[in-house]
Amino acid sequence: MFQNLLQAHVIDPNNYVAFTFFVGTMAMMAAAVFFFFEMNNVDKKWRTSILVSGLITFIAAVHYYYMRGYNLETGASPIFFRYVDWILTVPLMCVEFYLITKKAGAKIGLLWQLIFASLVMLVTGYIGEAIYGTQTQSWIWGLISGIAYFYIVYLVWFGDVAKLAGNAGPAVTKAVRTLGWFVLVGWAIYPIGYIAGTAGGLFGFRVFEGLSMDIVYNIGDAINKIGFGLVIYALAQSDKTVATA
Ligand SMILES: *C/C=C(C)/C=C/C=C(C)/C=C/C1=C(C)CCCC1(C)C
Repeated sequence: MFQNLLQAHVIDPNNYVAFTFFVGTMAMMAAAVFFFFEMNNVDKKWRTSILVSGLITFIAAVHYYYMRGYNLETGASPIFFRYVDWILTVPLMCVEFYLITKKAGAKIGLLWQLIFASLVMLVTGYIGEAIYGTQTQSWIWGLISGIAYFYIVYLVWFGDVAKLAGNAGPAVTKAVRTLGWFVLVGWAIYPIGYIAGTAGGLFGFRVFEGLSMDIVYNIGDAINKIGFGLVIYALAQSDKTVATA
């Protein structure tokens, strides 16, 4: 019995799911430390944005640590804690868009629109995975989630986020464009995981049969959470007011 308990904590070299949870934990931890320390190396006006990048990766690090253990011990997908993580971190990414565009006059209503759309996207995704994951109907929930997702893409590319960024100077315009690519391409990784992991897949078809949902999500998280933070860090570095000593 104890032998089994011990073995549960050993990552088999062929267990890529557990391995990506392990690497994910480490990467999120390292990124959080980086952002927290670099807060003092940027202009005051960017400090809160860098702090939020640190919080996003820190929250993810804690969840990844837990999900790694959960997956090793049960062999199952940690659906619930995956969504707890997303429900905390995705709205914080919406806060990042708001903080960046606030300098160009963004109103709090824009933040609520982004947060509301992200909650619809995640709650319907959770229902699709946790309740209908083994049934064909999961595509309906994935579709509703996808509509909310495209609304976020719209806001960032053509809506208020894009318009305000255009008024906030070239550095902000460039950063919002790059973050827009993360939302359009980087976030599109997640529906692939959903299609791979639920029986309904893509309108009832399982086009990514055999692909591990958790590996897809873990890759997506590493790109999006760390990459997103680095874009904001680069913006803060490029937008330093020269100190007059
Ligand atoms: C750090 C975590 C992030 C950026 C998570 C983002 C998650 C999504 C963009 C999820 C989207 C989904 C769809 C668009 C349809 C299928 C269900 C979801 C929830 C996987």
